[in-house]
Amino acid sequence: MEVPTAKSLSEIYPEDAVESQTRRWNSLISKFREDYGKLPDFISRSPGRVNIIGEHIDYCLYEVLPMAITADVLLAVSVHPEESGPSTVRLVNVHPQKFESKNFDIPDTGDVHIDPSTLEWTNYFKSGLSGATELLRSKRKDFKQSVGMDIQADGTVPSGGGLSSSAAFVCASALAAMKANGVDKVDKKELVEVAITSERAVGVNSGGMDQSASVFPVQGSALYVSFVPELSAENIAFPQMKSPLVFVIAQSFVAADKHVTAPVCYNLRVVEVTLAALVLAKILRVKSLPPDAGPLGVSLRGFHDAYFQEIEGIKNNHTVSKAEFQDQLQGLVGKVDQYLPQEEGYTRQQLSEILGMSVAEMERKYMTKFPIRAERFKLRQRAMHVFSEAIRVLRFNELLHSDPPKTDAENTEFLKACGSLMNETQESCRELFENSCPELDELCELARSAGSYGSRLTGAGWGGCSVHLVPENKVESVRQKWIERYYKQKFPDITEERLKEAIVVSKPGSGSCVFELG
Ligand code: NG1
Ligand code: MG
Repeated sequence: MEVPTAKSLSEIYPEDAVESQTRRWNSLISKFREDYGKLPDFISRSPGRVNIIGEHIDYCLYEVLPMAITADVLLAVSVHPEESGPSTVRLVNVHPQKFESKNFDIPDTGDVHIDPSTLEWTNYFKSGLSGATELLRSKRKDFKQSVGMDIQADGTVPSGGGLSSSAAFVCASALAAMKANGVDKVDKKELVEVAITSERAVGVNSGGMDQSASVFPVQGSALYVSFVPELSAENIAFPQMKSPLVFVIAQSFVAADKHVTAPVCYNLRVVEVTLAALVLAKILRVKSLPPDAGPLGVSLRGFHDAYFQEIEGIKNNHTVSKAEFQDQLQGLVGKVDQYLPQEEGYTRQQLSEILGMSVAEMERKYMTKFPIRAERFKLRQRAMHVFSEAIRVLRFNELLHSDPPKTDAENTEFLKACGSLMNETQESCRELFENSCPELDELCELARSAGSYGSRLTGAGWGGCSVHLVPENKVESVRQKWIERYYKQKFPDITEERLKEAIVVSKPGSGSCVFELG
């Protein structure tokens, strides 16, 4: 499947957004003309996402279920003619106070230098460009160096807000670089794979959910993303029913800066689940844990498949039915309970004894690429979360595939069933994975008390965003409750404009595309 070329904005946005988006796109193009004195050749676009269910399990290689949102990153691009010597990239943002303009050269070697310790917005462009360069080199023997470009960027995905502005930016950048270098048909899967690895170059050991959710979706659908046996995605149309699925997104306005908190939050969780896979494999006598696409080379999913292969002789575990797979996961929850008893977590010394590996080697293999800080590793709680969350994704997926409810009562039942899975996720994130925070918990409580069927954090957590399944006729009361009891309490001077950004009713949007001009 290729990234589509759009010809009109109604192919990209839901009907009610086309008018305001037309104004925004026109203003981007006129700013481009003001800054560069010419028109762009094309615009590359990639959206943010909200994760409906399946949190912190993408890097364990379990399926997840996000959807694209309307908010996105646009890069208007004009391509420089090919010349010898270094080529130059000029980057300007429509919000120049917030995002300072930058130029950089692509040297003759074609390799762009990225310094992940500087929190530069342009790093995300560079990372997409590097990924695209690698991909082009693998395709064209003579390809060395990208052409230069003039770029004007406009992003509406709030940064640090849990809606994956980073992945949207990296995907839009990689796509722009492919297109600028003459690739008219960009393969969606290749683009996602490139974006996943290039985003890791910016310092976070992430999974592949966000990039998938930015590239693959078609409008009106949730996306069921699988990582095993290889990356693939299924668009699942939202069921047509009288009272439809409406997801409301609410910002906590607690900034979750992954680059600062990663050693004690995100990257630490990646290490914990990897250690859980190794320890479970050791204790349950799995002889071979094959290397896989997990960020540290082995994953809980890898352990899972290896266990059922060795113990039960199931060869290709990804081919078993979803029901059987759920039973397996349930069994693994039991194993965690039995074999990982330590509530207080495991010390490095204890882990080294279990794994038969020196502390130094363990640190070198799993704690150096992305440094972390921790005395104890809570393998029990983290693994419990992962296996039970993987079950919830399967159940949610089952609901989306079931016959759409016919009567009002069935409709309510359906929404309640979806919502309660989301509520269970929130509880698991709060208690077991410890990636919630008091503000997110509060937003969820308030929403439920005003009629939300299901409320939870979305994205990495520790701040950022929350998502709520709210019946259409309750959206207003949920909104009012948040405004009075959360936003006005915490931010007494909050403006109407800021409140508009804080609470967004989101329709499932479409993925990346290129728009050709001229
Ligand atoms: P955020 O921080 O919300 O963009 C992160 C990861 C995802 C996934 C979620 C948790 C990146 C780019 N994304 O999302 O891969 O692991 O957390 O489910 O780091
Ligand atoms: Mg991100």
